[in-house]
Amino acid sequence: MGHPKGYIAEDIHARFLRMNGKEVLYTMGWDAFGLPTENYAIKVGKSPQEVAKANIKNFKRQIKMFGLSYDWNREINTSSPEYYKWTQWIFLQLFKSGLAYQKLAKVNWCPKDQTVLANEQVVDGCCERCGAEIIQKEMKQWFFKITDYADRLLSDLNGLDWPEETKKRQEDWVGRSEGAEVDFMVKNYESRIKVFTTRPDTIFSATYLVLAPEHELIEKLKSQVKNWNEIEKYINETKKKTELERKKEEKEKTGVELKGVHAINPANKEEISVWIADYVLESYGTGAIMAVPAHDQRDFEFAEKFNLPISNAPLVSKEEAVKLSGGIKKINYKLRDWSVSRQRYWGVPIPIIYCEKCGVVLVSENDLPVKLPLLKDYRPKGKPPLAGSEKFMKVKCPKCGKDAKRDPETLDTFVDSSWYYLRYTDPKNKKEFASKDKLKHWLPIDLYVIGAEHTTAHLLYARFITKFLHDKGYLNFKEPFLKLRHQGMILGPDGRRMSKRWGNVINPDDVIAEYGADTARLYEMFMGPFEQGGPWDKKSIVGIKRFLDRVAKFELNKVEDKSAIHKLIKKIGEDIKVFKFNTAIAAFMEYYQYHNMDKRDFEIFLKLLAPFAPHLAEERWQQLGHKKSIHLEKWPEYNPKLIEDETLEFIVQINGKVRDKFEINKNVSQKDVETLVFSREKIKIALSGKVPQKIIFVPKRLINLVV
Ligand code: ANZ
Ligand code: ZN
Repeated sequence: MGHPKGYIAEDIHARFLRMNGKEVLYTMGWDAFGLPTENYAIKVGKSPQEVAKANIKNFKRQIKMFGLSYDWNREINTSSPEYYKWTQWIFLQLFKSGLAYQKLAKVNWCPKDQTVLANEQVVDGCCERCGAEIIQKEMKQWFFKITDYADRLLSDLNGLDWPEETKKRQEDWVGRSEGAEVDFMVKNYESRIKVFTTRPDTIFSATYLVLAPEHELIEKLKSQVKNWNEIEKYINETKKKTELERKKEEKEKTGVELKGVHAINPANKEEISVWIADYVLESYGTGAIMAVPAHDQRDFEFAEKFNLPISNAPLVSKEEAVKLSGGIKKINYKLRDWSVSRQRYWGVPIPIIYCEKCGVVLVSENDLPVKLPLLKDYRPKGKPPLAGSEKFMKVKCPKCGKDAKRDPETLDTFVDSSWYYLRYTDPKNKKEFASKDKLKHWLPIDLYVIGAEHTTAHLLYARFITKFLHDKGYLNFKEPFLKLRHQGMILGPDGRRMSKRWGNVINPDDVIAEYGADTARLYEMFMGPFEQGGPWDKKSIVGIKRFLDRVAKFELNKVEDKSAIHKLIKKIGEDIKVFKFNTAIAAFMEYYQYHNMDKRDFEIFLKLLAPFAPHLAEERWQQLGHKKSIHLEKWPEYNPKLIEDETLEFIVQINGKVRDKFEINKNVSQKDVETLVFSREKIKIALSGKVPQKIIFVPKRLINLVV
């Protein structure tokens, strides 16, 4: 019951927009490649193809039960050759633009899943899929050069209607940092140590240098180092630690001096000591720092521990400091290129051929898709399963025609999902991933609802690929998702994350069998603010069921309050627009409890309810004698004259400063306001016994107490 929450919200929105006369593209597809399916298939001893097919069938059945109004003509499946042909095509375009490349790199290796993972898939040093501890392994890998887009991934966040928290997390992930690179000469040695600093202005207070234990210079300095054994021991200890552990601020600082090695501070020419310590990371900046204990907390802790000098020389403005120490200005990013090779079977084959004579050769676009063959044994064994299939591997070089070999790896599934939304506009197109007209007609996406866990992976990758395709002239927009909302996570009744392990999983089949689909929909939307999560609560689902049961049996009567239904129209429409589904449902219930409805008002009520409870609304609509579906009706309009608010927000000031606010009837007298104000806790505290000398009262707006 966790997944449907976002879907139901989107469905309400889609139905609401359709009733408002909008043309709505609302779709569902299957991101079917990847580890979850493959691991499950291995467990049950079936092929991933079979498993994916059966799961899709089941999900589709459940989705249909919920009454989600998808356009099934546009259904896509990322593991179908018709789809992944275009994933491969995008790979080729990236390659041709120099944005897909191979390099030998330390990669995150999951020893259990026997595959490489992207940084984004490593959570607290562990595999996000299976929880195994990740080790670092050196391998030749395909990368996408997302770092070329770092600046645009930052600046283009500006125009987006996304949760601020999400924008901030992407910003931090890209991690732009302005600073300088400065060289420190090594004494008596033809070498220099390059450091990256964001505070060149503190260089006169730099009292020692620190290298990451993996720094390549260390090995070269071996002959000078007097305590090599100690150094080697420390380097080996560091290898066991994950980057995350090393980055922890509160971590006890450790390190070893490179005895016999000294460097010269280029600003003041002073001789300083050189250390290695694991709080300096190989992968960031230059892998070396100038330590300034007077200004940097980590350096300070380190200096205290090892009795290193702490100097507090005057700051020099930044530009000048860079100049006089012979450095250069430099911008660094935390963002790394996206590693996309996976040594697993269940994914998109990489459209690359290796020829002894011609080297790395692209598969010709006419030969796409490179189809994933059926393999009897597709289990991972440390090398890609496809490498074991001679039939797959053997190919003629497209350039010289000689025998060559295919790339046996597959693409990260995040590549599949980085562009899928484009395909919905034109899912059956055989000539292009989608026609220009259709892309232009439908996109970019106006509303995207997805879990916050996608912030630093899918949401970033999709933005990158969109920008790339835009730059190549395929898209006329640069951002894929204009408005983004996250659904809060539904927890088990025990307050824990739903998981088989805890036996607290709530299954849609059971819920719908017991309460019906409309109750399930309303309940999920009523659980609290949409962005907030919370535990499944059996008691409150019963309350929803009772409400819908009453609507199912409602009998028409006479209306006294002509304006009430207009207020409801306004409230429901406004709440849907801003994702306040819970307050909309509360408004339905309150209205229902306190008001009678004649046929006209009940018809309006049903139209408003239709996006939320589509089945019940339709049934009651037909019972009223209508032949056409309620879902083809127009959204009701309200008469603004009938719903002028009787309440307004009243402001309480003390000496002209706002101290309190409350909702009150707009025709309230000064005396009533005063009585209320003096009884309010906030005001009592603010006055602390003082009696106002003067009271200024502005009707319908504010009261100001002068003390
Ligand atoms: C001297 C200094 C003085 C620094 C000061 C900071 C404050 P961000 O903002 O994250 O870019 N640093 C550089 N490379 C590093 C590495 N590979 N591992 C660990 N720390 C590294 O931080 C840049 C600052 O982090 C750099 O500026 C450097 O310390 C450190 F008062 O240089 B600073
Ligand atoms: Zn060749």
